[in-house]
Amino acid sequence: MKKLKNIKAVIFDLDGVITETSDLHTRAWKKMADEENIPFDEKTADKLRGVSRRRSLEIILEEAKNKYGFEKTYTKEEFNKLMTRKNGYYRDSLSTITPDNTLDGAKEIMDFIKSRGYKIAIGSSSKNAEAVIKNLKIEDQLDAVVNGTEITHSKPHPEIFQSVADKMGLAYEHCVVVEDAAAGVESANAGGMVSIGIGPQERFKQENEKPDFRFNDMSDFNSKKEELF
Ligand code: B16
Ligand code: MG
Repeated sequence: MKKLKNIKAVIFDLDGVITETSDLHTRAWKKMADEENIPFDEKTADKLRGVSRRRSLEIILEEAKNKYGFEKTYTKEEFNKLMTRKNGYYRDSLSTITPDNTLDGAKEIMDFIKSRGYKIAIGSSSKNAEAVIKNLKIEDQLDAVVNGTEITHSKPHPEIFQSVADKMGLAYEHCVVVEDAAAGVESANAGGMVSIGIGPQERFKQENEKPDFRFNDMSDFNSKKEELF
């Protein structure tokens, strides 16, 4: 395996990389969708990784229409209310998050990277990222955080990871991004950073979504740390 060269910081995505809030997001969307009789399946849920709340609901409605012929349309106001309702369900579930919800390997690799003198940071599309970070009790370790409330363009736009690098005062090519979402890897690639994809190869299909390195999960990534850093 190639070693990472000239790297000064590792920027982690949050949901699906440090913790599995993806399941909580999916459950909250599913509850709202069931109440509205909007068809919602696992394939659609997988498309919501790393995508903003607004874009997530657009995707849910597009998929429901294309796959299941769901015809109902929502006014702007109704659409916003559906997003708010889902967010309420999601926020209700956040109290269940504790340090034990850190994904296997995530804490170990963060400690290791820090001990080698690299900076570590988080770039999350989630507007609820601060609450999640607080419940995981990892904030003291982080050199910078950018969350969904601080950006105009969501992933796959490079803004989020570039903002994290800017906060640390680092050049983009000196940062490596760890992402579970195709949209997030695309964001890192477009931002001129090294990308590490977490998840199955089939997830990163398009040319611009291909990560420079890929690991099946965080444990797999953690097991290769000595070779990489
Ligand atoms: P919120 P990440 C993303 O977080 C999630 O993966 C995605 O499923 C969610 O829709 C998005 O945050 C927005 O979250 O509704 O809490 O603002 O993967 O970028 O850490
Ligand atoms: Mg993610």
